[in-house]
Amino acid sequence: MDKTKNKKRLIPALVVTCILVLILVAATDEKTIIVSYYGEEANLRQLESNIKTLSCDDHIGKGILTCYNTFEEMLQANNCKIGSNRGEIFCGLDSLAGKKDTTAEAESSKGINGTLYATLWKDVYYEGSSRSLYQDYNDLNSINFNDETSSVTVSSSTTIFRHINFYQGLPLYSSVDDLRDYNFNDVTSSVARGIYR
Ligand SMILES: [Ca+2]
Repeated sequence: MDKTKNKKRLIPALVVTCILVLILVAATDEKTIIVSYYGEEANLRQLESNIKTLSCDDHIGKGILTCYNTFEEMLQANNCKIGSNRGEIFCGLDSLAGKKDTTAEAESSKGINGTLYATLWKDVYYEGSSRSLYQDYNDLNSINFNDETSSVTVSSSTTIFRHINFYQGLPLYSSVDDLRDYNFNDVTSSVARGIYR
């Protein structure tokens, strides 16, 4: 047997094996995202695979999600109300007994991130898993929602972006029940309150 020939074959085989192992490691190296779920800590990806209507909000802070089994539970916890259809959501002060609190204290508590500005939905017609957002995200991977959005409930004007870091935006002035109409299905990678061009 020619040992040199065997060695020559062994080296490329080792290189290929190494590359395959690296690809496998990269593919499975998904960051664990811990969320609050009925007072317990839970793994977001696990919840998402078990609960089709998992509904999360980030009202505590950027990337800090609180998740519920249904969208209705999320609305209730956030003092939000639904309008005549799932594309209309009213939150915070405006939803309180239909009466707007215009005291100075109430006005000053609004803040720029005081109310929910948009809900991203995994499915069209505001169905499936969702993220109800008070914060901007330059990379939706951080809340496990990259390239997932198929419809958007807009409470105040919002821009969704095809790429991370707010690149190639689609400005939304009102809710969109099917992003396929805008050639924007399952591509949203970042999102911000307000209109950006
Ligand atoms: Ca989708």
